[in-house]
Amino acid sequence: MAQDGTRPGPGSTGGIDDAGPATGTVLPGPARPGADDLVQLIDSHGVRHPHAHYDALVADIDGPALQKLYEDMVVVRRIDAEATALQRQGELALWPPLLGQEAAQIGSGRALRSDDFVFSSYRENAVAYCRGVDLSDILRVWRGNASSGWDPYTINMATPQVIIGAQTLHATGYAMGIINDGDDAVAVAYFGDGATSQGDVNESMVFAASYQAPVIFFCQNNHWAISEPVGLQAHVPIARRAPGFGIPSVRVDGNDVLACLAVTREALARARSGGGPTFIEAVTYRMGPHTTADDPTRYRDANELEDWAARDPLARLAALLDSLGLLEAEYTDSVKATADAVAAELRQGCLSMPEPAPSDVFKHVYSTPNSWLDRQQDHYERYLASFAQAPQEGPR
Ligand SMILES: Cc1ncc(C[n+]2csc(CCOP(=O)(O)OP(=O)(O)O)c2C)c(N)n1
Ligand SMILES: [Mg+2]
Repeated sequence: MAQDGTRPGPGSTGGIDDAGPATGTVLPGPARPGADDLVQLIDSHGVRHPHAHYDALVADIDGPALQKLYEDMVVVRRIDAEATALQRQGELALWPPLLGQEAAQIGSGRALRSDDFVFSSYRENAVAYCRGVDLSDILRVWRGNASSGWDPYTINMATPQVIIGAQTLHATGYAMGIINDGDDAVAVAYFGDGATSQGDVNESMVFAASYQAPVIFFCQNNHWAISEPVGLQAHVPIARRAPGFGIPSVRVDGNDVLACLAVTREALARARSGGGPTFIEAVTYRMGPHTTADDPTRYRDANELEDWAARDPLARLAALLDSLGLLEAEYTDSVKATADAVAAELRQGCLSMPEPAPSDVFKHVYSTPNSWLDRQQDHYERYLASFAQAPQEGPR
């Protein structure tokens, strides 16, 4: 398989189908080395493989449930395509596509309870979809309409974090709060392969392990941090780092929605029962650009994309459904209709979004009144008002 771009490290983390048997291992802390294998339940051809440990965790996922996961993935891919089109049409300033990462996000997102709390980066729009986000709210920031998209407590998901890795600190702090509350909810931090080089992520893991906080570190290794290949910063699989912090980890095929669901459920159960944090490395691939402002043809080989397209998360689930007789035209037509309706709602929500007032920039900075900010707002409003009062220039 293709290496991680132009500068592969000796321990490339690529390779799903060539990574040996599907026997991914959750490590019980640093005592046992190696978490290299990938948990895989559905291979890239859509063949369902039995798994001695993980089958039990998805025993309830029957045909209709598999169909629902497929529908979710089709819908979020459609949301992604529609948002990309909106950006190209000048309706959004920027968009960070998730193309290729649908299984990692839907598999994990659908494992969560509504009282769990997600702390994500900017690319987890499919997770936001699982949380029930209002579709326009996904676009608000990218349209330059608001400083953040939604009230986090309405869907128990913080607004997307652009400071790479910072949300892992928030998730860990929130999880420590869960312990104080005596609750059994779980905080889930989503971040990328590149983020694992940030101090914040490493500091989070120290605290999470020290406090045995109920937090999941869900790393989507999509092989690229903008133009930097993962092999540059990770000479061993990323999941291997976590046991060094005393955190069990697992590498999962991030293009296998069922496997992602299984490992996330296991991590959630561990956290709820007082077993502390888990690190999940979902090995996937960013098939699109980093954002719509990026041109990946400048730094990555077309063959690599082709290799990963052959592992497409939707195609493999479609193949599995087909083999089970669950991909009849009536079903696929209804999935397409749902995706079309969601895309239409997204577009309508984007185009009808009211323009913000200039002074809205002061909203939501602090949760309580702040005299310093109030003074700035007052100055700014008087400054804006001065334009209305300025004498009109007449004809010369
Ligand atoms: C602290 C910080 N440093 C640098 C950046 C610039 N930056 C934005 S995205 C990105 C790459 C992140 O890659 P990864 O963590 O793999 O996430 P992905 O974009 O692949 O989902 C960088 C370096 C930033 N936003 N924040
Ligand atoms: Mg990445």
